[in-house]
Amino acid sequence: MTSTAVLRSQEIELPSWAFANSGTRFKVFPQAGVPRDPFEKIDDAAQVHKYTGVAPIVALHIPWDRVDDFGALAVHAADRGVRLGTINANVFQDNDYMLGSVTNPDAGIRKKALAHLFECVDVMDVTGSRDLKLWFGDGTNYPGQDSIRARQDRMAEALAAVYERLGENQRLILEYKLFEPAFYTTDVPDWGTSYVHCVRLGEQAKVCVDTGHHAPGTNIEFIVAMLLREGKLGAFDFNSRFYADDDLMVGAADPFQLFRILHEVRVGGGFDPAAGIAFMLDQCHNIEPKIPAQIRSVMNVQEATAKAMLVDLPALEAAQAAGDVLGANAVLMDAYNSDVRPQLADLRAEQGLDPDPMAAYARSGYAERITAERVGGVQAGWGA
Ligand code: RM4
Ligand code: MN
Repeated sequence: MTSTAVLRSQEIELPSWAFANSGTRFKVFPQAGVPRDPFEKIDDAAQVHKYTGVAPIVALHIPWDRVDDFGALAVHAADRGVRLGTINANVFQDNDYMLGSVTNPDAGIRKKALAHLFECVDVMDVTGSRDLKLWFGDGTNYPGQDSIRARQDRMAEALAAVYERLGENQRLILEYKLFEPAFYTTDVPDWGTSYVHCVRLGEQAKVCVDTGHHAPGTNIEFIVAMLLREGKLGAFDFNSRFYADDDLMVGAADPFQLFRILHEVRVGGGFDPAAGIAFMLDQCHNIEPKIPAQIRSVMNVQEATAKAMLVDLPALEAAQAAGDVLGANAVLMDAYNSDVRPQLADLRAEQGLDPDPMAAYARSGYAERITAERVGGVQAGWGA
């Protein structure tokens, strides 16, 4: 695909929870004007799409986004020019899950967790969502606490039951995370574990790469290349981290890494919409205003995509074939060091958008309006 075709067809999915209050383990700092319900989250997400033109999908988190009528929420999204996307399950916030959800040694608790996952598929049936994203906080804190092998058996059993329940156009996306909240073993800690489960499940099971979920120094683009080769890359959860998982804006910590990842996506055919890769943000904005932070993040992904598309692939392949180490590296760096912002500004102008989304949003008065209007009620946040 040409660069223009990729940039025109790119769709970046926004997480509903990015618009709600969030914080660290120590403190949630509320912000003025934060949505009180999923409908208002959709309104805010639609602003991001309005100014960037490439973020028309909003992912939901159940139960944070539970509503009586998901059909009405889907209609509300359509009215705002966006649509509902991935359904993210949550089996990590209930007292019962202290020792795990689907891998809990207690069969009753496993059943409860599975019932929630089924409920998520029911929601997908109504919203028309393609993907069910599963992230499990399951694991152990102490050696000997539980059987590593038995927990894998329980995981496999639960995943198989959910997979069985999927419609033919639905997918199960299994996310991994090295550690936290479990500190000794995590039941799905890495891409290998996720991959093995997905291979066993079948075609409709794919891996989610959350860029914040690796040990420092991990070569994420290598993982991306491997998963693409095997047709098992289902989704990205984009964010940045400096130390452990901390959901900072994608491209903030290491824009070069983001570029390297997207270069692998390109050469692996991942920008072709038929590859079915969900390019999602999974972020929380604890100290910065949320809507502009999402706009900035979308732009960061777009800029890294444009740079990845600038890599002169024939020149790269020629240098690689000739064993020209420095030449090959220079081809990559030339693309990375290019300023693609004017190109993206032109692309926006062509689509009738303001060339500068950050400034256009700031000028719009939306932030002032929601601050004035959203008074009373309970602000949405973790657990609400
Ligand atoms: C997890 C994981 C999931 C996200 C939750 C809120 O660490 O990244 O994708 O849904 O956090
Ligand atoms: Mn994630």
